[in-house]
Amino acid sequence: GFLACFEPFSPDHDPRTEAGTGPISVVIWTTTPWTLPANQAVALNAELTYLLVQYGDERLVLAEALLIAAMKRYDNDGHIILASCTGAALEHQLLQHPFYDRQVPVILGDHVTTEAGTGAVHTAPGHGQDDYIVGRKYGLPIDNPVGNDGVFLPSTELFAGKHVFTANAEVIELLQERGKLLHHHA
Ligand code: VAL
Repeated sequence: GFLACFEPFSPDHDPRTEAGTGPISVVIWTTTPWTLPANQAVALNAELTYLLVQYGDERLVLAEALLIAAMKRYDNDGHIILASCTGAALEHQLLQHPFYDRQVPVILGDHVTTEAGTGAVHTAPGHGQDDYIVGRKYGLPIDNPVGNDGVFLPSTELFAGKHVFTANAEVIELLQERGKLLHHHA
């Protein structure tokens, strides 16, 4: 599974006994929470190093190059590095969508950079150009659940009939309720 992709971070560590505890989450950053209903993948960069870190009673995955910058936003001291791997090693691993009953794959793309965020890009092929291009490459559904009026289509689970700008706050609330929100700021 997911854990098997990682190498112990320090040679003294035995990954079978020291890979930490709790659910493993890949951390994404987005400026458009309303696009999460159309999430179909999480994109990593094949060449980057990703760390598995213990953070309280859960484990997080994010790019080594962005760990300090990202963790500074909420807690710079509360994490322990457990293991590392390349983005390439995680390709095709399946992740649970944060609020829908579906799994989405880890995919790879050169558009994923270390300029900002976590090195893991929430991918909604129906809502962004890079996401569309990489989505086509991986044969992902190109799903746009939003009508021309900015309102979610009646078939959209949880958000049907809501305007995307209303949905923004509601997605944040939902993530919070489900324990899937690490941080948000205005
Ligand atoms: N990939 C973008 C984001 O992370 C959108 C287009 C989904 O916000």
